[in-house]
Amino acid sequence: MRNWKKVVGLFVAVVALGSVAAFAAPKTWVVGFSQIGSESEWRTADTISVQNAFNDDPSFILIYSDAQQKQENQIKAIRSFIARRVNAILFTALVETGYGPVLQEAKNAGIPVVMIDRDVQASDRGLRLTIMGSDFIKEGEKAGTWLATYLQKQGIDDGTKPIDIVELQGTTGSAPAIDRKTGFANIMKQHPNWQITRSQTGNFTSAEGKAVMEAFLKADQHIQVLYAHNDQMALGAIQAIKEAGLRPGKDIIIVSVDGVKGAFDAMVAGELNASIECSPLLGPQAVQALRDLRDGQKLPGRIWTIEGIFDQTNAAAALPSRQY
Ligand code: GYE
Repeated sequence: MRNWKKVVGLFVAVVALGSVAAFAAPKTWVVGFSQIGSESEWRTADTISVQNAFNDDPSFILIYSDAQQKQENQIKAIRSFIARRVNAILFTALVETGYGPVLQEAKNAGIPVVMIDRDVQASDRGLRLTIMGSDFIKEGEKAGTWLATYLQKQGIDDGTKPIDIVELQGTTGSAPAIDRKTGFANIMKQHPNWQITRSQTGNFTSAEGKAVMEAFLKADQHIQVLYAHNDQMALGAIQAIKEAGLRPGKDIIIVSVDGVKGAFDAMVAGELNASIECSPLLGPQAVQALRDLRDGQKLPGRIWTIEGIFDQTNAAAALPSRQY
């Protein structure tokens, strides 16, 4: 009798331990991440955030692939993730179009695709599970609204005289370049005297931002404002403006997007006027979404990042607490 009780007791203990172990050690997931490259401070911070978040959770194994700004490398990487039968794919799309077939292949293989940062075109969005990141249209609108307030406060814009703006666009066909242009244009509609006199891509890099700004300055004596789709291009353009003997932030008002450290330093130095925040710290959010997915939860179709605006009035105070 006593022996029988011992056996039952042992059995209960083993079952209980087993379920504790099941809670403590979730099934390991292998996740493939197709990143676009390392074109900016923003991108570097984004990659580090994702890698750190995965390192912090040993129940995930991350396979990282850097496409070096080439769409075909991304397509190859996603195909190799499918061949390896990963549990999920994290994906940042270099440009919006051209990924339909490979996303269909992932879907056919039953592998969920979670987008981070840059989305694909609307007609392909049914092929991926969700997207987390920033509202790039809103960022463009915030840049336009900040500019309107600033020009008015400085007494530069009376609503009648033309305001000449040059634009440095991001990578052609990418979601942030398309949407930041659209957002800014939405605000321009309320200011019929604003005009974009020149607009060209600087590919989100400092070197190209500088080269394009040099060409703008050579061709044009009357540039009042620069709107750059990211800080990196604005920082390159600041060099070009200085080399042309002008004062960035004074002779040419500059507003850009991201809020990276380099932009804060430039604002504190009075050379950049404003930067609209776009957070690259997406890693923890991405890992949490994958945990939820593994636990069988349904993910929301869109996970937004919350962001602010910085200019020369608040940049110095915020600088010490910036994480990227
Ligand atoms: O603004 C830029 C980067 O996709 C939001 O890409 C991102 C953009 C970011 O290179 O700096």
